[in-house]
Amino acid sequence: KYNKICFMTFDEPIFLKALNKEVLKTPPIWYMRQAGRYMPEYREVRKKFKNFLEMCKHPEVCCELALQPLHSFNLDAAILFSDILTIPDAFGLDVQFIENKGPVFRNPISEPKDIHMLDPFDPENLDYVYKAVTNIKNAIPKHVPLIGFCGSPWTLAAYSIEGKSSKEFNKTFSFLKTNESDVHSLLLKYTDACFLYLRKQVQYGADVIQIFDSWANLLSENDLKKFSFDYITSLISSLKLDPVTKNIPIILFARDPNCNTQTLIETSADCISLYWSMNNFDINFSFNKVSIQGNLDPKILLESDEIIKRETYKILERFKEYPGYIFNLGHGITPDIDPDKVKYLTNIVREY
Ligand code: 1CP
Repeated sequence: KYNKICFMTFDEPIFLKALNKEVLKTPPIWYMRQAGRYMPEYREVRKKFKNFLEMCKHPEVCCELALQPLHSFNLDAAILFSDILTIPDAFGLDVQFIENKGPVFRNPISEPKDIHMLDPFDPENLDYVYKAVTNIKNAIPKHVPLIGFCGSPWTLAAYSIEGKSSKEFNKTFSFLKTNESDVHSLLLKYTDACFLYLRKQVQYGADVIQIFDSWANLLSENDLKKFSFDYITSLISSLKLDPVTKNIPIILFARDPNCNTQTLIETSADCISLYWSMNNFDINFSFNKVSIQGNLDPKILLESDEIIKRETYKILERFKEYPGYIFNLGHGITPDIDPDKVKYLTNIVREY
């Protein structure tokens, strides 16, 4: 009896079991962008702030926002409430979030000297993020691990040169064409900053790390390696060598990358988050090498319950014996999604 109680009390959370490549009866569930504008309770809090990054600078507010989806859907992991653009902001690029326009940089990278004149990254400038990590960690149940995150060096560099979001990032590519070695200097600075930033997040309470390469889709296969995955690989290698972070599982999400799963696995990430269109891959190949997370198309959540169930069951069927499977979407929840559909989805995955 005593043993059983101990077992129940100290049993590892299912999210960590899946990251440890265990086959589970029910997969752990969390959603990329699980906190955000699609939730009325988020919008209620958001109203109190003119500026999104200003809101992120209030650790108690970040804590409240990170907890909202856990309360609504009883998820198996929490994610830090913050943004990937905190790093460029800390480098002095002055990031603003404009209503319906997304991020706008007051001091974007316009010429090579802007890269070489950047002050060295001081992780202490992002103190407000680490405070949020600790607040969230202290507020969540023990069986719910906390995911810390950063953007990939390439994704951060693309925003920093473009100065805003874009479909094609034309300004970034013309800058890259004439200033390739300078862009490599920027990628190196961002890689070092990501390492120091994630290390701090772990010191303050993050149990797992996710790297978001949200603009991987802009690069051809060769360039993807050269401008993005080589830096991600180096970031992961530094994290695996550091005593603070060496045992922390790392999840890599790349948006619609022009490569196969093997290339993603070669970064040495512990878990690959599949984009929603990545369905033609050989799961036998990744067997026992990495955990897999994903990959329902978030737009399916705009469909009827029948369609949601059909598409979800296809995915659950494919991964039911996969050692280390985590249910998630193939990209983030968008503001047009009804929270009741997220609830429905979570229930049918648990019932399956
Ligand atoms: O005005 C508002 O309310 C701002 C909306 C918002 C929110 C809720 C932004 C602006 N960021 C966030 C939070 C956020 N961003 C989180 C924590 C919430 C959670 O996941 O539960 C996380 C993990 C991010 C990560 C993030 N920010 C990514 C990577 C994920 C992805 O979707 O690919 C990216 C690309 C960003 C940039 C960003 N921040 C915000 C917006 C509108 C954007 C995207 C701009 C664009 O389309 O380029």
